[in-house]
Amino acid sequence: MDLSTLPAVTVLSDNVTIVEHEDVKLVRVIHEKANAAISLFGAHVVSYQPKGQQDLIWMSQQAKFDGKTALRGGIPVCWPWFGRIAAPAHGFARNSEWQLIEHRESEVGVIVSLGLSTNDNTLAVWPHRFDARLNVEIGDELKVTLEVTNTDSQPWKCSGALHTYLNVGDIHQAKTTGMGPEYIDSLQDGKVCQGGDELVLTDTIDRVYTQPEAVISVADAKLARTLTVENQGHNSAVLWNPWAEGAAGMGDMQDDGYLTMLCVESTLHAPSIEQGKELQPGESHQLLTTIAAK
Ligand code: TA6
Repeated sequence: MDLSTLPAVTVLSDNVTIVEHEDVKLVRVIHEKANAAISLFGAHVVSYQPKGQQDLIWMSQQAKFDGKTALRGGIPVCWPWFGRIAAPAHGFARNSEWQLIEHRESEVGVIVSLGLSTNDNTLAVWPHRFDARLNVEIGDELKVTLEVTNTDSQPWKCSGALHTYLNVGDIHQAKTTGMGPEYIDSLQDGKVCQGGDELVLTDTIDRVYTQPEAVISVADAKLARTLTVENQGHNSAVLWNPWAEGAAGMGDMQDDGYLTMLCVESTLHAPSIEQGKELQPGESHQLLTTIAAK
């Protein structure tokens, strides 16, 4: 996504400005290591482009920047739940307005921190007190950390994901390794299946891999690069592509969008709210993903 031509609404430093795209404000980072953009709506990374590379992150050409609809593409922050186990789907974090807390920069890159905490809107859908922080480290790699803290007097449970849409040259020529031997197939009513090591997609896929390897790789023959994804604080990794029919059915994805994207997600999966990860009052959990091109 090219935001370089948008005028700055606020200049925070030589490297960091706030720009506006339709109804959404974005933190734009232009640094000698990499350019990036993060929407305040959803704390949503929409672009990460190390110097000399095409964007590692896919954004839909039809994403709705109306400040209400979750952005299609980028890295949606799915929290305090993953999937459709409650409404709204994938939790409220990706539909909430986050605050810019701080930005720091050095010769190795820029760190942008955004925050979201309990407010009337969150209490209306989830009756718990929390503090969430998204740290985005932009340099030779992109490291995204979601830290959530229970600020309530009672324990609560959550699940979630950093739902990364990777940008690939041609999905037919993208080979994924490291997803691990077992998956829950969302397209077969949650059936547990055994996986193969190397995946080249030929159809829609929506799987929760329960034992992913430390490094997941997507070898992209068309763009002549390999993307690596390293996750922490997760219990699984989701692989998703809606394929042609799915893309055609989505109002915010161009029909051929599925050809150039692949979601590889750092996931804290739970089949229900009750089966989520429990955090005691004062306790925090970090969910991370680190993405790089080699
Ligand atoms: O992570 C995969 C998934 O849960 C799929 O089931 C698919 O629906 C996708 O996320 C997108 O969800 P969304 O709510 O953004 O349309």
